[in-house]
Amino acid sequence: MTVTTRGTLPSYLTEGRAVFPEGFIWGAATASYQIEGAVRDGGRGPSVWDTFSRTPGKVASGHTGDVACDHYHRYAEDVRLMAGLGLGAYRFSISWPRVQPDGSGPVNTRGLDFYDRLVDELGDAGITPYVTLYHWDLPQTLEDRGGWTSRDTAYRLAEYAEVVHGRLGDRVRNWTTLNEPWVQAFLGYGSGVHAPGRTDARSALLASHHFVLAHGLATQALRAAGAQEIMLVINSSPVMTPEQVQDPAAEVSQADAEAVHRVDCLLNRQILDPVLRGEYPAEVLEIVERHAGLGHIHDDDLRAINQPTDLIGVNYYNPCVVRSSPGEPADSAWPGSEGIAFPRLEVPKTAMGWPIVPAGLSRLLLRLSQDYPEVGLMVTENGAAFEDVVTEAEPGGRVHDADRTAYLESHLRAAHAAVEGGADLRGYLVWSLLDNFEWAEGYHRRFGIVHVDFATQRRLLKDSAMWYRGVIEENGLA
Ligand code: GCO
Repeated sequence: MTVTTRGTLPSYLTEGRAVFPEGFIWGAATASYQIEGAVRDGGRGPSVWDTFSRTPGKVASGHTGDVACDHYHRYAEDVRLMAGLGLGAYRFSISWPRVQPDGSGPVNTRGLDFYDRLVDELGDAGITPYVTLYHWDLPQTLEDRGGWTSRDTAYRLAEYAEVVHGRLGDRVRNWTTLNEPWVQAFLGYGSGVHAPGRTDARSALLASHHFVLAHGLATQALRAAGAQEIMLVINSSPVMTPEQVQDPAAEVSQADAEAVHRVDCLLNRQILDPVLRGEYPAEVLEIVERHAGLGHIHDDDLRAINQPTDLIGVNYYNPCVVRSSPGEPADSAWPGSEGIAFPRLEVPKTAMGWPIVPAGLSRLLLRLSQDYPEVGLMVTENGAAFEDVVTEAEPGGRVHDADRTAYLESHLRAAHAAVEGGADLRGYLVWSLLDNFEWAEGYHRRFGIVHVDFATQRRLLKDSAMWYRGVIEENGLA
């Protein structure tokens, strides 16, 4: 079924030229556990996602990443696909348990060999690698020692960063320390929807601090090793009331304004302020102290965390919608959100049930560039799952994913509007290159611009991929 989103959008999100500044980076993103498969090959150790996906009831239909897109064996074919689309950049993540099966100590050179071959293949194709060191697949051994609730894990990430840089640093310029620390901390340790599946507010808050500490320590290690560009990728969303989604200038009651402010502190500033300003908002400290005490925040931590960071990578899918709701208990993913509801919006949604609000991306990029002017921005993920249908009757098969193309087009226009408004946006990476293992949803949700038949591993460009090739050629919507 095609969801028509266009009728509900203002015209600047649906029509007119939107050409980006010269040198704008166009690419696509993936993550190791979601595409590689080969979980027992080449000396790889188990990760928390192997354990979690094997635990009954955690992932839809009991799906696992055991085979996924078999990218570990098919990477050369996948790089050829990227080259065919004209991608200038490819963001992928390194599987920590391939490189250090136990998360520390001995290095598995066969694991590094895989990424070495991938980076060379990209180089030959003229595609710039954007390496994410950590996209959620923590070595299980480290989880057994406390995972991200343990301060030691932050030091282990820095050590691992240095190992990977030692092998790839001659060819890789851009290094992302972490992908979406908020999601890992609060869905992994708070609501338990993601691995390792713990459900405890205190653990989630400890994890959140240890993530930003890990970013700071890994940044120091990477800089010392000569890394040129450091990025932190976050799941940043503008926090808004339902009325503000309809009309950005809508009046907001004092109670709703307080709800917006508190959730913005939890989602965005809990991560960005320590990293970019060297401090936590007072509202965050008050919530942390109430649930976890402050003993885990050591005296010099904020100095260690506040390292020069070149780019913030923004993964944007939808806004975070809140309103004041006296008496509401805190959501398990949001310790400190007592008295706040997260209402569903009456707007078109993707197959994930996520509301489609492209204007939220403009608002977010402009806000980040105003509040944190010293850092460059990159959209490191944006995309949508829809119910794709392969039309085999057409030669070679086709996927007419008009709703995905409409989603991407409206968000590109929103990104362009932010550039026009002064946001320092350097590039845009589609999530995702390939249909893949969508975490707790398994293979039921398809985000790719390339369709993957998981039974045969056939790759098929969807219409959105061909549309994106044209966008890249024109440097936007011409
Ligand atoms: C993310 C994740 C991706 C998801 C995507 C869709 O960073 O949230 O990087 O792995 O697949 O966001 O949920």
